[in-house]
Amino acid sequence: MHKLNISLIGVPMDLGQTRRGVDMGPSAIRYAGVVERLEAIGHKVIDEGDIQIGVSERELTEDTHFRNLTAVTEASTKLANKVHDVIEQHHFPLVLGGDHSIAIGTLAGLADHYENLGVIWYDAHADLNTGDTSPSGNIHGMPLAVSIGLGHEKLVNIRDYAPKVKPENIVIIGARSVDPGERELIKEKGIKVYTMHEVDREGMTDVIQDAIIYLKGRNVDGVHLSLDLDGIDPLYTPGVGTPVPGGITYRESHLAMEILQDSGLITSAEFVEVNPILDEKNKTADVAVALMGSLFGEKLV
Ligand code: Z70
Ligand code: MN
Ligand code: MN
Ligand code: MN
Repeated sequence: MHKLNISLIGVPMDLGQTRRGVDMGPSAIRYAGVVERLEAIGHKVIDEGDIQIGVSERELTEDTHFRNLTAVTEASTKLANKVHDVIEQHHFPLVLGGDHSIAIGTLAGLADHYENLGVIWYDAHADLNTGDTSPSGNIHGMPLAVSIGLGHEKLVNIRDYAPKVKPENIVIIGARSVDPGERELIKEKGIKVYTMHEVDREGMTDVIQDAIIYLKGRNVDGVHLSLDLDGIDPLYTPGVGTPVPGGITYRESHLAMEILQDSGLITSAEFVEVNPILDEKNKTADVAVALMGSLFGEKLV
């Protein structure tokens, strides 16, 4: 198996939503043994430390369409620059969240390097809201929309280019909570979505193989895996801010990661929404690290 230089980047961000504690996600994932786990496979792991996050501006300006816009924009910009540096050094960026708003920064850094980036969005949600369609004003429900150029211009134009990703280069897997505006956008832009219906009906093997064939057909030159732990059923990952029942199982998720490893397609990844305050004995961080084991080529025999 191909040995990688993996650069770990922690993003202790909790301002993209309203439940505190998800800023401790990177610590919980490190505590669950991510470095040791990846080194045991034979990879070199460089822990780049954490991106500095500013403070909430809630007391100053309450823009209810984009909560904490300034702090999220600043952190996303720092993260984008860091991810870009790492990828230009030919390291594999592995970003640890933090809430899912951080994907705005990750994708801004990546897409500045690739010509035709593909994205696999493993999530209970579509994260395709704009300021106009968001029911919450929480930026963690917006990162995919931002990446296709829709939303607040401050977020859309990070690193001074837009859009980051083509809608037809995106595959969503595990969706089971989609807002009306998101549904319209999915139809309008032709975004590929495998909801839980497809996972149940076709099985994970077919879903993930289909996704791989689809992205290869798009001639992508890199694929980013953005894995929201709430994509998995809350039975296995209770430590998330927005648990939605009826999710992907632990075994299906391992299978998905193993098939992605075999495909050799994934060139960067992020694991987000681990909230140790809402968790049971660090179970969710443990699942995140176990899935990273499969994604990065751990073999039993
Ligand atoms: C809803 C919104 C969301 C994650 C919840 C929820 C979005 N669609 N994303 N948890 N990770 O507020 O936009
Ligand atoms: Mn999400
Ligand atoms: Mn560049
Ligand atoms: Mn989610």
